[in-house]
Amino acid sequence: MKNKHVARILQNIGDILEIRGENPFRVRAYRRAAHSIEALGVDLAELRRADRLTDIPGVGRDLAGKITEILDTGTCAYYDRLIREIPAGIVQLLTVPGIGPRTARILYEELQISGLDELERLGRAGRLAELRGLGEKTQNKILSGLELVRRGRERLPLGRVYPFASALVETIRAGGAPVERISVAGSIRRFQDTVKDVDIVAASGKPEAVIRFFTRLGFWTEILEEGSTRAAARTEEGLRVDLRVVDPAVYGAALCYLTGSKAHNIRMRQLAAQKGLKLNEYGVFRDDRCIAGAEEDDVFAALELPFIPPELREDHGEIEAALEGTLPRLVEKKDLRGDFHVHSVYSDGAGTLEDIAAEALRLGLEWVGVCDHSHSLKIARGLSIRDLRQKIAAVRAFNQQSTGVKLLAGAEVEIDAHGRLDYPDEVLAELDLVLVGVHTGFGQDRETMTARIVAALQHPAVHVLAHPTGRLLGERAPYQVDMDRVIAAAARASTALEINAYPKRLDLDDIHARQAARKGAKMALGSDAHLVEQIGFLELGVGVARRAWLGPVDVLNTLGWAELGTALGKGKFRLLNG
Ligand code: DGT
Ligand code: CA
Repeated sequence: MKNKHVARILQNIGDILEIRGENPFRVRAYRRAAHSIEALGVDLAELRRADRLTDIPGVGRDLAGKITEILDTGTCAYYDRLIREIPAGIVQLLTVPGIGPRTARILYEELQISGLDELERLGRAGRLAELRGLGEKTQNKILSGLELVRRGRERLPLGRVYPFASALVETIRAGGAPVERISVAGSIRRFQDTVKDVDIVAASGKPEAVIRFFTRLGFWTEILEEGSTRAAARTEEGLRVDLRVVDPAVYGAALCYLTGSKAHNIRMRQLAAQKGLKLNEYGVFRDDRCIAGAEEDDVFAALELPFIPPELREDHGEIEAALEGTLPRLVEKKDLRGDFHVHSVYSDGAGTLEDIAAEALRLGLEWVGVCDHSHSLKIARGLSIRDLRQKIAAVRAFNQQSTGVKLLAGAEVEIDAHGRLDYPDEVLAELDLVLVGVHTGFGQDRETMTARIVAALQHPAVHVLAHPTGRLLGERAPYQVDMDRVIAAAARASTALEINAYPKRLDLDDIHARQAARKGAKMALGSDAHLVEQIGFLELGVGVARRAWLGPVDVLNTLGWAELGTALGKGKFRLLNG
């Protein structure tokens, strides 16, 4: 996967152009393309072979040429020229949230800082605050930005690792290694939003053969460990993968142990001890005699517990609930009937209405909210009122002739700095589905931001608050906002809160989503797909919902097309059309 490398170079080009004070539209064009490529679910090289690079949002002929050049040579002539003209250290400084081009230039020119370690050392010594035009506030911002960068390096977003881990398990299963059972374990199986590494457990009578198959796979850059029952290797991205091969008789116990979480395991062992049993990665034992181990179900049953879904295994009350018999029926992927948040060719998405409907049908969905950006969001080709009306007409026409998937004429409407919406009320009234979100002015103080968001979600035409905290994993902390107030206001106003399933976002996270459900708010899952293949991101959103203990009634995506209007409507929205 060279995607990351290409994205990084395009991002760097954008940064350098910005430092040089070039046209902001050009700067954004590079960043937008980098962003799309980062989030791409498919291999760039594959798209290129199919001559489909220009399908990527924000990639035109010119950029497609540069991407091809980078895929072939690892770099491109334009980039090489730019980095010759600017000190490389400045570009590295720009990777820190809180450092823009102006600050980067000051840091470089005044202190000749050219690396992140040096930046941190001087920051901690208070030297940055002394610089003209910076001050204490900026220094603190830089230090917390550094923290974010460091954490982002240690942990990757689930969505970047999950497809790889699933494919790897399939490769081992289907590739001729003699495994009887195999599963992803660890934080990935629990659908945690970020993960440190990939844990895989396999059951086999011939562990050496499995290990050999694993370590000979083509894509490792380094084999870290190769024993008779365990191996570890590293990918080009720096991701560590651990494989444990166990006897089929203890597979369930090993899977339980390696799925974790650690806190959950500790509680499980305590519970076993209270019952006079011993639990470890080899099974459940009474007086040194193994009484369960082959299946996870058996391990739980030996402790007189029902099966606890992996997503709940955090010691967040799941063991108590299991003991009381009150574990929730969690929402499942197959319960979903629709996706609330897909971008189309009308703004910065790649799919036509037909493409979107076809992919939705393939995934077994009945409806899709086609939500493009509103006009003030120029970077994302937000729609003017005229274009929006044209799109609404196209959606109506599509639904008239579609016997399968139905579309909602929607918009992801910008919330301005004062909490006002980007389209006038009479235009909002023409839409089937109104999402609102913050995409600018992230730096507002907590009170202002909270009031801004609450005002927007109370607007009578609004159905869903999109990506409520604005975080981007490893890149941007949530904006300052009082989520208690946002959740309470959403519950009161019958405005749903989005669980945005885009890999970098996963926003709401599981903690907030659980809190929201407890307060009576409803959740709307949105893939935020900009390429039709990305509608599949919904699966990550289901993982978050499950971690939040949500059942089908908490998640509006479980409504069929016919039920959707009544449920979201409450008389105040006119949601359905033909
Ligand atoms: P990660 O890798 O940080 O995203 O999160 P996990 O949960 O995958 O953690 P990892 O890879 O260190 O370990 C995988 C599982 O192995 C973990 O979820 C529980 C189990 N485990 C690891 N170390 C311990 C331990 O010291 N005690 C117990 N009870 N379980 C452990
Ligand atoms: Ca792990």
